[in-house]
Amino acid sequence: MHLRIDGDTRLLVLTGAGVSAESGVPTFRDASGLWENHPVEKVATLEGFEADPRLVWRFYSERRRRAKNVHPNAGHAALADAESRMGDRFLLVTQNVDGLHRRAGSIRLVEMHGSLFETSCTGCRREAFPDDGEYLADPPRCEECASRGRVGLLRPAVVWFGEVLDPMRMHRVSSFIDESRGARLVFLAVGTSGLVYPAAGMVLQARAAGAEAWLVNAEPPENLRAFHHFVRGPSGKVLPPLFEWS
Ligand code: BJW
Repeated sequence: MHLRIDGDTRLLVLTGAGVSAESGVPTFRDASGLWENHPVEKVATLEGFEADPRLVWRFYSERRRRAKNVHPNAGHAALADAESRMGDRFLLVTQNVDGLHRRAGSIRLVEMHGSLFETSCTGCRREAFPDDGEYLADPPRCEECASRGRVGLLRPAVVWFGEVLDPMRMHRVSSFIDESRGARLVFLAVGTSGLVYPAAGMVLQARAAGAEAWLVNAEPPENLRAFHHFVRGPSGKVLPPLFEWS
């Protein structure tokens, strides 16, 4: 099955953990996925972090270490290639925090759940800053807070359950959809279980604007019925020959 792209097509892509699976990054909910050995409420909520920041930093430090040692795969490359052909008619929204899309060359990119390689402060409003440190002993403290005589615990700059997503990032997605009225809009989801909101609802948001909805996934996900076309298989194999350019 081929997804035809012509000069009037606008392509909105949403990726999840499955797109990085062939690079060796574990998914969350598959067998031996991350949530199997790490209770989600302990490592992916603010409450979990406040209860045991050392445990949470160990979890994210280990993921930083692993992510530094993997490489983008053919699926990431196929999406970067599509962007280089389509320019501003293309937007890639990823739930992944591993940085692999950027390393594959994607630029028109929204990292909706943040980045594994950025850190923010729980005590002050400073912007998230680049950080690839691994903190296995004491959780790191904010120097800016310290300079004002306060204690601010640093945290990974990712979006945990119950936290609100950055409105500026989500605005880019809504704007892309709004600007597609009158054109042919295609929504393509890749490697995501369709369980976590608001990402899982994006297909309906795009369809409300008339989008044709495609899905590439190893298994049928929770929100399968929302899609017009389902191509089952590993994204590193399915994506490179998927697009038909006209
Ligand atoms: C392959 C493959 C291969 C394998 N090729 N495919 C509406 C309804 C119900 C609940 C809610 C709602 N709105 C908000 C909520 C609450 C909550 C939520 O969604 N809960 C549900 C679980 C019920 N959402 C939130 O709290 C969000 N915040 C929010 O909405 O704020 C406003 C609000 C707050 C409170 C109440 C109401 C509103 C925030 C969600 C943040 C999610 N954060 C995480 C952690 C990020 C940092 C980190 O990485 O550690 O994001 S959780 C985790 O799940 C991570 C992922 O990005 C996310 C999605 O997972 P993904 O990517 O789908 O991975 P998997 O493992 O689930 O699936 C992989 C898929 O790939 C599988 O299908 C495989 O088959 C496939 N696959 N290999 C292709 N080679």
